[in-house]
Amino acid sequence: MSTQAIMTLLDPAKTRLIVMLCHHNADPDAIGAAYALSSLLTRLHPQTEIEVSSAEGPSRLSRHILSTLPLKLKKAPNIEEADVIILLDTNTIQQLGSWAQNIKTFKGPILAIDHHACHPQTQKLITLTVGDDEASSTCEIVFQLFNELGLRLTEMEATALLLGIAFDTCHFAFATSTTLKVVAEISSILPDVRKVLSLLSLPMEESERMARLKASKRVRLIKLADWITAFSKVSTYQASAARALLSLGAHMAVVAGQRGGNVSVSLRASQDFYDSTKIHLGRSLAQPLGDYLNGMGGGHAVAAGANGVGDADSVLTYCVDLLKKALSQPRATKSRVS
Ligand SMILES: [Mn+2]
Repeated sequence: MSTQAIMTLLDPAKTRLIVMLCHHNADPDAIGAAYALSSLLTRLHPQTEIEVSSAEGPSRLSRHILSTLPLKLKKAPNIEEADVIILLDTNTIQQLGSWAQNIKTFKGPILAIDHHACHPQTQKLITLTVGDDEASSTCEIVFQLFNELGLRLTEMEATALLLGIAFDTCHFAFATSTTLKVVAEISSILPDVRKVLSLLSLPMEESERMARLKASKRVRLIKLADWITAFSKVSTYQASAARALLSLGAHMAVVAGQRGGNVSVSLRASQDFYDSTKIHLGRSLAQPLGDYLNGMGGGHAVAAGANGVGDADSVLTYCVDLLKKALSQPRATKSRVS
């Protein structure tokens, strides 16, 4: 890692203010990395002022974690006044919302620390990239920085880094042996690892529990080829309800909700549904559903959504038709590998 280059860039003689920016809806990896790095820099350069901000605010889970971490996010960072900007867990400036424009016109050096490959357009604006495609998380990269500087983690820094790694690896399900070694080192500093990890489970609100249960009570199951698909309606928490239907056993779930004339639809699929059918929920279903509702639709392969104007029952019927059509395409009928 280019630790020397980072330290030269952040030379306290020339750096009065550092502004650290996390992507919108900042997750525990972004927040954990921001806290640990700001704490590291404060230990080394106590005279440098540091502001940490998350575009459009952090996620609900991150807000929960921030009740434990001694980090205060700044709503309106002084981007123009900064001597150096650090982008954390953010591989394209589009993830910074309205601040993207300020980054484009920023004259000083920009440091990017991330485990995702940087978008080429954003790369042009970056002075120094500290990346590692093999790292599980931005927190793992920040841990390496502590290691190379020979700094022992404080309990709070260890808490922040462990939460970020646990979150980005889905509770270590995607961790490599390198990551697990890092986790073992971090854990050795913490008196109660289980207590720290429990910060990642948010208690579910009663309204969300009810929405999930109502969606499963109203579910309509349709077997299409080898796939069990589930369609349901609930007025709030459609995404959570669709996830719940998957965890109950559906391969693919669509939940629509109506409020007045407005309809929201959430779609979720299991990874094996996508791997076998190659039906991309965002492109093949959510986009046409958005058009059907005179609104917007899109998303990822296994998680997508659409919004617009219409009626929940008719949008579900239309979605069944779209899905049947998509499954009858040649590559979608390929038999499932079990
Ligand atoms: Mn991350």
